[in-house]
Amino acid sequence: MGLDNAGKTSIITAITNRFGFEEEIARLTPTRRIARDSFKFLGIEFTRMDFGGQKQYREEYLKHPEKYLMGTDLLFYVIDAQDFNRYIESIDYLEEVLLFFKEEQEYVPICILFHKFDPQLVNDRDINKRILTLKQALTRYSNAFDIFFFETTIFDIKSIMDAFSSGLSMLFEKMEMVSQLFSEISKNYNSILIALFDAKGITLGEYYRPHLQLNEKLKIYEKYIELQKRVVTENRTLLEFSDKFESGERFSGIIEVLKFGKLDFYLLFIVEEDKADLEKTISILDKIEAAKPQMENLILQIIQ
Ligand SMILES: Nc1nc2c(ncn2[C@@H]2O[C@H](COP(=O)(O)OP(=O)(O)OP(=O)(O)O)[C@@H](O)[C@H]2O)c(=O)[nH]1
Ligand SMILES: [Mg+2]
Repeated sequence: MGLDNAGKTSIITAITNRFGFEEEIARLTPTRRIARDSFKFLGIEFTRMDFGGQKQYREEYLKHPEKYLMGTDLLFYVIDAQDFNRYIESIDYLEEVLLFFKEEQEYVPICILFHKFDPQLVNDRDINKRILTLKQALTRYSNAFDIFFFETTIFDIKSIMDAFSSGLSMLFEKMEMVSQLFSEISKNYNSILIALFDAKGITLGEYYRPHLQLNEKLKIYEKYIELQKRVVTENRTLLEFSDKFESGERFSGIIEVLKFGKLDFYLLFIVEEDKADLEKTISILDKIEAAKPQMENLILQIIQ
């Protein structure tokens, strides 16, 4: 949910396509009423509702909230972070939506997306200050809810996938254990990244080397999307690769497919390349195999 023009449909388009979605987004027109679609995550079917945000629709939802909001498991609320003039209007709408959930005593987890936080704004003092103030206000008045904040932009698909994945992880109790396990494993190697994705690119858990820069994260994610396509088209279960960041630093990695019945998961493991000793890098990649049983066990617990 969110005001008209906030970017809701763009976000869904980006999540569904994950690459090459720019043209489709450029063609979007305002959503009329509610656009529904469904997707599967961990074998469970979810219905996703994109609430057109124009005034007449908002009024209708708020007039009969039980008709539209009952049974919600997770709410993504999108705010156009660039549109300062409509912050208040946007908070007011959210407040009314939350009022319904309060009355129903349905404290759904809420992800608030400060969207259109485009790359050139990351270091902009003004917008950062305004977002911070808004976060403080939102935390104060809605403390009965679990609220999580994200900055997103369609120019960084990872930011959108992160927000979506984190939201979904709230619905699966044991999912946080995946990241914990990765963080443990990472201590034994010079890992840059360990991540587990489902076939649609939703993250079940991940570890990133601290202080990894945004452009490095993006580079890795783009690489992953490209390689995952290859794994699928070439029907592989394992793919090794090697590449470098803009800084020149090299990395090596593997993508491995873990199969559970009909569900495929993708394990991505990336380490710093040891220039002097490539053998060493290879042996690290071999060793990650040793951690696989633990990981598979964990996935089984989550999907049960
Ligand atoms: N700069 C920038 N523009 C964006 C971003 N995401 C979406 N937009 C633009 O925002 C406009 C509105 O996007 P929509 O996704 O249609 O907005 P919506 O929230 O679905 O609007 P309604 O359907 O009317 O509720 C479009 O022109 C998009 O191109 C972003 O991350 N950055
Ligand atoms: Mg829309």
